[in-house]
Order: sequence, then C-alpha cells, then structure tokens
Amino acid sequence: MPLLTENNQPDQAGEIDQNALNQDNLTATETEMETLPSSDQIATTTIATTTPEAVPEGTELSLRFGADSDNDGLTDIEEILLSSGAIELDTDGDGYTDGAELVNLYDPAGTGKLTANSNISLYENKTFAYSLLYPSTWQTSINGGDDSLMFKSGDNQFIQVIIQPNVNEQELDAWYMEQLGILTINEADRVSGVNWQGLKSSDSLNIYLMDKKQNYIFSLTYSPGSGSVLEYFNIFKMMVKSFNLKD
Ligand SMILES: [Ca+2]
Ligand SMILES: [Ca+2]
Repeated sequence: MPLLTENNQPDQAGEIDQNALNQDNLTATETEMETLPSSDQIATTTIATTTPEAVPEGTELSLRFGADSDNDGLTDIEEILLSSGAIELDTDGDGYTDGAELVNLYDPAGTGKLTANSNISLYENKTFAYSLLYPSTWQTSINGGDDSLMFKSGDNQFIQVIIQPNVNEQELDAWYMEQLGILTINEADRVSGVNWQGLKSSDSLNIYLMDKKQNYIFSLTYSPGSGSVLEYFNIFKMMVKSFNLKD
C-alpha cells in the first residue's frame, strides 16, 4: 500500500533490493561528534515503497550509492555541491571527515556550522511551521499546496516533504503500522531529530514524523528520480537532521 497519497507520489521508486546497495559507502562517517546511523540499519530488507509507473510490477530496481573517490562518506557529486574536495577526505583539516561534518550540520568546506556554507540555504514553511536546510542551487517547487514541497537537484533527483492530516488522530506508531500493514515496529526503524521522534522505512529513504499536537504526518522522502544511483543520500540525511518543527 502506498504511503503517500496518489497525487503526491514521487514519479519513481519501486521494489528496492536493499542487498544490492553498496554498504561500504555508508560506513565512512565514523566520528566522535555523535553516533551516526548505522549502515546496518540502512540496507537489510526489501520493502515496497511507492508504485512506479515506469517499472512493471514485480520488477526489482537495484539502487546503489554514487562514487565516493576519497571515501569520506560524501559522493563526488555531493562534494561538488558543497565545494568540498572530492579527493580530500577532510577538506578543512579539522580532524573530521567531510561526510561526518555534513550529517552533523557542520561545514565540510570550512570552519563553523553548515549554514556558513554558501551552497546551503534555509527553507522555512510558515503554514506548517517547520524549517530545514537544503542545497541552494536546488529548485524548490510546491505541488498543489504548501503541504507538498519538492527540492530537486540539477540532475533530477529529488527530496520531498509531504504533509498529510492525521485524520484518524492516531499516534505515529499506530499510523505507521497501519500504513505498512505490520503488527510490530522494528526498533531499528526509530529515528529522532532536533525536536521530534520519527520512524523510517527500512531502506531509510522515507522518514515519518508528527508535529507535537499530532495534527499532521510529515513525510520526508528521497528519490533518485528515474535513475538508480543515490547521489544525495547524505544531503537527505542532512535535510532530515536539520528538520525543525517550530511548535
Ligand atoms: Ca567523498
Ligand atoms: Ca573536516
């Protein structure tokens, strides 16, 4: 069952063979700053996400991570986006790898916080009272209303924030289990942010959370578009990490 409403479905996704993901690319962000999500939580199961139009039912789409030449966690494409060095694993020489800096909201290309990086901007949504960081060069577009926002890269990968009313006034756990048709929650799928607790899909490409009043379900989703290479998974993690509910 799709987790997103029909109108808001990304135009691509599918049955994802998680075993095909290259876990090596996920393990290069060890840091003393903070414990980062374990790669073990990212690539263990096969789940159905949304129903793609272009991929016949039953066809498995293998996703993999983009090239990371210096093995610092960030793909080469992400390094270009952030002006960090694609062959320097610690561009600013502060002892923390570029990948660790990004997902902890520090600037991999220089001193200080990520907001000091001119390639990163703050998006604020007043209607639903949230904000998050995103790549400045990405195109933002509203799809129908303020409840469906798309951040799109130049090579047509995208990260969406979709907000649905909590029509049955459920707790997040109950809503999630109903959406996935499951009876128990895998504790490894729990995620937390600066001021929220959430749940993720097993492939870590979908994050779900509610506002404090539990009026809405916020879904953050990363899709590589029509491609199969995840070039911006760390950008997605950065956007999730920076996601801030005002109230
Ligand atoms: Ca890299
Ligand atoms: Ca560094």
